[in-house]
Amino acid sequence: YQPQVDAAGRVFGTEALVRWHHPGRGMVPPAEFIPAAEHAGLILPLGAWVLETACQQLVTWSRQPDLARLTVSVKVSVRQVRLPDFVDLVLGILARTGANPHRLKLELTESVLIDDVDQLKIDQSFVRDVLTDPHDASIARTIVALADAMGLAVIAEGVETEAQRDFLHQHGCRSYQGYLIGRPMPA
Ligand code: G
Ligand code: MN
Repeated sequence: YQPQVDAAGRVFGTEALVRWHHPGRGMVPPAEFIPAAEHAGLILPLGAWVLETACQQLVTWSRQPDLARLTVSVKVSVRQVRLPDFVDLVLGILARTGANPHRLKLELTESVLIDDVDQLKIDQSFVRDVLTDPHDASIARTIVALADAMGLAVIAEGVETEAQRDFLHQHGCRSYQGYLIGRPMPA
């Protein structure tokens, strides 16, 4: 779980980031095993497991006063969200775990849908060079403007330096996630 903070540095939420602890190969990063899982037809059960595990974690946090309001954000694959029973899957997991749906965020790529989304996220591929690549800076500013225009919240991920955070802050983004704030870590 990687912490997400507001402009004052207070942690308000997390993104669930999955790791595969392989007995022989050690820690396998998602960039390797997600494509493999997609290839092997395992992305749907894997996605359901990640969602359920994150919801269980929400319930665990909800019992600790200091952590009860934490949110968890889960990336959902295009394949998953296109399932005819995707809504039933999510509702079933919420019912089984008893997680508070207000604390759960589903991350979808912009290709899936732009309606009915509460928060836009600036992908780390744009944040990485936001200070040196004028195109990436324009994209980041445009996402903030889009969020403003649509009445949506906005968060940047992949924030690694104070300078990146300051730039984002200056352009109206007030929520951040990235190595500057914290690495993914056990719950
Ligand atoms: O883009 P996506 O959210 O799918 O990428 C997730 C991966 O990015 C995770 O494996 C996580 O460890 C990594 N990550 C999280 N924060 C940062 C960061 O600030 N910098 C870099 N380079 N990678 C990050
Ligand atoms: Mn992410």
